[in-house]
Amino acid sequence: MPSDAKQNQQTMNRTVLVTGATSGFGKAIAERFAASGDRVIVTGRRSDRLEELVKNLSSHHGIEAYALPFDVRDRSAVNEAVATLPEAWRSVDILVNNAGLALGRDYFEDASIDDWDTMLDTNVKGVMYVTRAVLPLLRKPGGHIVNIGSIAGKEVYEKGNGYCASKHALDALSKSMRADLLRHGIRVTGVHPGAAETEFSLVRFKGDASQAAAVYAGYQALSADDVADVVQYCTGTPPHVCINDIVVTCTAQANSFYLHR
Ligand code: NDP
Ligand code: 8X3
Repeated sequence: MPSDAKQNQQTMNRTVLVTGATSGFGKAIAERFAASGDRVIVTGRRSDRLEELVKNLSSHHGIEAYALPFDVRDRSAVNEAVATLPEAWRSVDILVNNAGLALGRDYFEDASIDDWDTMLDTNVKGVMYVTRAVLPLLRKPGGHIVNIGSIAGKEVYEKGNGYCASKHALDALSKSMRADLLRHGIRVTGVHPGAAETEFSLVRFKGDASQAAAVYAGYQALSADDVADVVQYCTGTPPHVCINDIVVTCTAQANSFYLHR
């Protein structure tokens, strides 16, 4: 069988839960799985966007999609939302922990402590809450967890303090999940993108569009589709192969320090 056909056969009819699917990577990842014939559960706080996405995924790709709105920081809301999943959606093949954010870019002494709380609650505890709630539904063996980290979880950069701490913690969590879930045959992959043009910088700079645009000026950043390609590749390998960790940047970026504009 040609390798393309093999890959397609593997990627059909899985059930995938993607957090943070209202925008950016999560939306592109949900679209990519849907295009491969997988069913998707899409989550995020903005339920209007989720409903719209479900409609589009079903009509464009002819797959089933399910909207499950919740705030990943709210442990009860996470558990209650997952508990409401209908029986037909209670077996999950792939969990993509993507929901996350950066807030602010200031020296340590100037950074907002509320922003630190929000980033750690979302990027670290949110992933822990969602994974614990979804774990009973995850196929054993054969389930796969993909955690969207960042190059900020590999190196710290000036004024990155709270965000870098949260993504380093997530990197540790990915390694820890991989060790603890080994006995259940669950694969855990950390995907660590560099600069990518999404709503990320608009959120980070609290709606300041010119500050956000400046982040991506003068070079071709990654797109959400580029990151979706990587996630699709990592989840399409044969079942005995686990890509542990992958760092992906645009060609103009070497790491957090070197960016050629
Ligand atoms: P976007 O801002 O475009 O998307 C972020 C998503 O996260 C949205 O769907 C948002 O949904 C969701 N989200 C944020 N907070 C919460 C919350 N409390 N509860 C539920 N969902 C939440 O950014 P990206 O797509 O770029 O970011 C996705 C992930 O990738 C993040 O973890 C980010 O840290 C990481 N990343 C981004 C990079 C970049 O340069 N863009 C590079 C490396 C990593 P809603 O607001 O509807 O709740
Ligand atoms: C987003 C990439 O470099 O802004 O995680 O931290 S960076």
